[in-house]
Parts: sequence; C-alpha cells; structure tokens
Amino acid sequence: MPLPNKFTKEDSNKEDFYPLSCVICQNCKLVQLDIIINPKLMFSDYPYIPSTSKVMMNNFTNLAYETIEFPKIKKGSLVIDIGSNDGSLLEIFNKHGFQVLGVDPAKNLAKVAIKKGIPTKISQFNLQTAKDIKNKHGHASLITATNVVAHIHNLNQLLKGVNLLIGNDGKFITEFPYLLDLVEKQEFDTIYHEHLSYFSLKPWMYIINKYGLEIVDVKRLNIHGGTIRVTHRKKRTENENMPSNLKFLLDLEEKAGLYNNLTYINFTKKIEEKRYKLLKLLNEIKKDGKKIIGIGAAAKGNILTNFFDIGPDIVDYIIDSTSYKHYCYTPGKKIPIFPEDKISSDDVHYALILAWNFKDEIIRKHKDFKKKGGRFILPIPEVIVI
Ligand code: DWN
Repeated sequence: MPLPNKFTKEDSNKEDFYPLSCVICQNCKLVQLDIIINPKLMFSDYPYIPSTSKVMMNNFTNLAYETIEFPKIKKGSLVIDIGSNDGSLLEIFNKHGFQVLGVDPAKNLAKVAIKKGIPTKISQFNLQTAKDIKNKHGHASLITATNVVAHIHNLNQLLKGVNLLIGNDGKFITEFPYLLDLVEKQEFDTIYHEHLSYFSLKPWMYIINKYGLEIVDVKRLNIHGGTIRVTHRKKRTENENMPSNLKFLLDLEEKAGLYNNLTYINFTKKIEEKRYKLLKLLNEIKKDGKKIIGIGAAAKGNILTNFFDIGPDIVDYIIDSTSYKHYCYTPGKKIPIFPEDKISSDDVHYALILAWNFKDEIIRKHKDFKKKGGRFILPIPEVIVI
C-alpha cells in the first residue's frame, strides 16, 4: 500500500509502496502493525488538519472544558499538547489563561500554530524532549495527546516523558481510535502505516502500568468512527479500586472477543464480503452510465480505494475541504482532488463518502446535491446508498 497521506501534485507514479499487515501480541493482546515506517517519511510535512471539521473542533472544546472543570487544573498553569498540529486545541486553553506549549514534528503545521501565538516545539515527543521542557518550563498540570499515541512507535519514550512532566498532581489525557469500534463497525480502512497500534484497554493498561501511570477516567466518543478518551495520573496506591467505567469496558472487550485470534480471522472475511458488495454496486452504477465522485480525501479513503482497487475509472474525482489537498492526486490510485464546490458545477449522480466518520457533517453540507436527486454511498459500517 502507498503511505496514506502522501498526496502528490502530479499524476506521477514514482511513489513507494509498503507491506501493510496487522498482528496481535499473544501475550499482552496489543494489535499492531508488523512494520514501522520511518516517522520522518510521514510526519515532517503533514496535510491532516483536524480543525477543518466542526465535529473535531467541538470535540476539542469539550475536552478543554471537561479538563478545566473536572480535574480543576490550576489557572495559569502549563498545558502541553503532544501532536499539537495547528494549535487548535491549545488555543482554547490559551484563551482561558493557561500557559500552553505544543510539540509536533510537522514544520508546516507548527508554523501555523506559532503564527496564532501558540509556542510549539518542532520535534517528536520523547524522554529528551520532556527533559528539555521540564528544565525550561517545570511541570505541566495537563498533557493532552489526541490521535497521536497510536502513531508513536516508541511508547516507552513517550510514557517516560509524560511521567516526568506531569509531576505528582498533573493529568495525562489521551484520545485514540478504539479497537472495539474498529472491529464491531468493520473500520478496516483506519488500519494504515500512520497507526502503529490499535488499542484496547487491556494492553493499554499493561503499557501505562510499566511507567507508573494509572487510569482515573475513561470515556467513549463517537469521533473518528469510535474513539476512547483516557485520563491518567501518576500511580498512587497499588490497591486503589478500578473506576467502574473502566471495568465495564474491559468486560465488553472480553465479550467482543478482542483478545481472541478468531475475531480477527472473521473480521478479514467480513472485509472481503464488503469489497465484493461495494465493487458490485459501483460497477452497476457505472454500467448505467452514471457519474460517481468521492467526498473526503481522507487517509482512510486512500486505504479503501487502494485495497478495493477503486481508481479514477470508477470515482471520477474526490472533493475535499482541506486546501492543502486541492489539485493533488491521492496516493496509489491517483484520483484527482478538487475543492468542494465542484460537486455543484458537475452533473454528479452518486457521492462515495470516504470520510464516513464525518458523514452527518458532509451530508448536511451537500444537501443541495441531495435535493437535486444526488445519492450518497456509505462504505462503513455497512455498504448502503442514502
Ligand atoms: O489519526 C489520524 C486521523 C485521526 O486523521 C491521522 N493519522 C490522519 C487522519 O486521517 P484521515 O485523513 O482519515 O482524517 P479525517 O479527518 O477523517 O479526514 C477527513 C477528510 O475529509 C479531510 O481531508 C477533510 C475532509 N472533509 C471534507 O472534505 N468535507 C471533512 C469534512 C468534515 C467535510 O465536510
């Protein structure tokens, strides 16, 4: 498969392809990729900007307010965001009088954050970064990490750094896609080279316990097809009883068979069925001479089009709200990407929603297309036509 966020300006074929397969550790049950792509190849110039979505900005606001109210972090104290992207989350804390510091290796996005007044350290987050920050700024009352922990191959470095920086009273809040949702909603296209780990809580607890952290709260969120928000603090006592919502989810994971190899064999069969069903639908539509486009040039969409072999012969082009991606081609299948308004100037019959995690926002945005008789195709969790 090609790297999922490697959009190209020209329709050239010189790009690298890599194996993409998942394995499950037979000891701690962590589902993970079996190869690691050099992070510099994927994250130094990064096209993904969560703040282009209202849903994501609402989630950031919710996360900020919950932490400002819930663990009552001290006004004016230091909040650090690992994988701070364009600084959108830290801007909210900044507005509430907190000191903020972003950490992100993507120079292109850090520049945007710094311009907005969000100090950003352009680097990966590891133990050394943590030491440098602690020496300069002291402890952080809160460290956040949304959609980044699953991308980091050296979790030991990450968690050693977090433990050093949060001090005794600090909190560490992370959000990552939840394996329970991935399996239950057949979200195979969220498996790609940027995501090295596919977390369920049991292996996550195994990892954080190695670095003196414990979970104080856990919450399921609907974003990105199903995400989990986990709040941690420095481990206090050995026999502190487990939060009830954590116990509930661990039981749910067990019942869903997340620690059982057979679950993943059945998962693969379901994806083969999905491929057959979607290709049959798209080919029937093309045979009727109808025009199909894609909506959302998402990394996951690049996995789906490459794995299901869907190219510009089936999907004429993709519209997207991120200006970085306009007039580029998708990795692998080379489907051209245009600004969103192209849908209203063309005679389009079907729109395949590749960013299915934003389906409601996308369908709302393109209600005129629907009024004109346009129809949406959703590939996840089931292949349906709206
Ligand atoms: O972990 C990651 C997930 C959280 O986000 C990153 N590694 C990469 C990224 O994956 P993605 O590209 O699949 O993310 P999104 O946010 O699901 O991509 C949505 C795409 O859809 C963006 O390119 C923006 C676009 N979009 C659109 O065209 N119209 C989004 C909305 C809401 C819209 O209305």
